Amino acid sequence: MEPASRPSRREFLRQTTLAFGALASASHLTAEETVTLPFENGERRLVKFPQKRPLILLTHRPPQLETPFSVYREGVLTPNDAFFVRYHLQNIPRTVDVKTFRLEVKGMVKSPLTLSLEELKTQFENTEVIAVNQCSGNSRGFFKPRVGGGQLANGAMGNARWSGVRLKDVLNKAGLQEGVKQVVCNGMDTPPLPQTPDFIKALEIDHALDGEILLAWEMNGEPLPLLNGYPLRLVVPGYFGTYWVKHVNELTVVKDVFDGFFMATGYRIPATPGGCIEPGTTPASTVPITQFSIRSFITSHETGAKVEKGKPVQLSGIAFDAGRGITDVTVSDDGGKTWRTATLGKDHGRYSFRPWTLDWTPPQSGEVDLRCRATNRVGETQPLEPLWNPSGYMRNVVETTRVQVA
Ligand SMILES: Nc1nc2c(c(=O)[nH]1)N[C@H]1C(S)=C(S)[C@@H](COP(=O)(O)O)O[C@H]1N2
Ligand SMILES: [Mo]
Repeated sequence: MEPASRPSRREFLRQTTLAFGALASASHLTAEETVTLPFENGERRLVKFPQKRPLILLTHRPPQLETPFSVYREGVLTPNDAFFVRYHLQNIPRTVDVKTFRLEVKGMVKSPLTLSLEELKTQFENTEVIAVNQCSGNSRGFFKPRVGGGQLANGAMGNARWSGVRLKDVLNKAGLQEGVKQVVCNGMDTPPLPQTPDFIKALEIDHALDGEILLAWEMNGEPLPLLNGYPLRLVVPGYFGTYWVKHVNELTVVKDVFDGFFMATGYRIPATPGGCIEPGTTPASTVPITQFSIRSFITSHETGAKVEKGKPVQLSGIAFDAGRGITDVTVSDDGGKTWRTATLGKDHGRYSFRPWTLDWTPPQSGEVDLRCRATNRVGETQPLEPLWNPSGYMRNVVETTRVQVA
């Protein structure tokens, strides 16, 4: 399949700076290595890319890979080799020489900086955070009516321990001029054609200085995988993945609102509470997408799983929000009529997946609808009916897992 993509894949594999081991290519895969996501046209191949286990292929060029949902059962941190991958532009870095890599800090600063990775690591306080990275379009494939864009199931999210330095410290070292408004962030990937917009994102200056955002070089104790932004990326806890610029090498402080395509046109939501509108309609006005809505998932069981009537099992799962803090997860085994409170597991910080468990004995045979619903410290909870917007962003309805009781 896709013979046109082969030369570039081979080039990709020739990557030298990172030592890749033996790599399979899509052409070695057999027909069995496919999955069917639970919506129309959900057939997908599992394909192995460098530093990754076989993941659900959305597109080859650029690589867009979804995490198989069973991975979230492996633990509260998403392994690097299973972490989803999202790119917009075809020219992604195939090799990065960390010796020559530099981060430039420029624009409306008092003293522009050019920093090597070594200088970043040694000149600023090192810190870490466990935080969820989730694509705005995670779960887009479930939207009804359907919307354009990558038809993703629930695997465009991951939780990792990110290590790096605070963006705030780097900006303060450069020194901000009076009246600056945003920090414009660009990475090493480039558009294939001059008329294609570059992937560039802007952070509000107060946000950039709040001490939460990191310039990270490590993920779960290892250098970032190339496809997740090696050697340096932004980590913007509680905010959708679109702000988490990979291979970041240019920070430009500006006095105006940056109006590049991925701020002014892409990644916008209706300017309504919850960013939703009547299904099938067009928003009157839009604003840039910002923070996560609250979500939860059952991870111990997936739709189609078989359990035995009268035999106790443990249900488990995850919940997360934009950082207010999960206070409560409830579970229903009767399609939402009655709810029981689950036990929250270890708190890995307010930006992490929060694990939960609940002992459950399947009461009757046949198909059973299991649901879970999270609430946070400020009382936000998940809607029982899905919200809709034309880009397929921010899905956070109470999800249903249908298990078979025998
Ligand atoms: N340089 C660069 N950074 C990027 C993107 C991109 O296309 N180029 N996509 C963004 C989007 S939309 C998402 S959801 C996250 C995904 O991060 P991941 O690929 O590490 O999972 O990367 C963000 N950072
Ligand atoms: Mo995204």
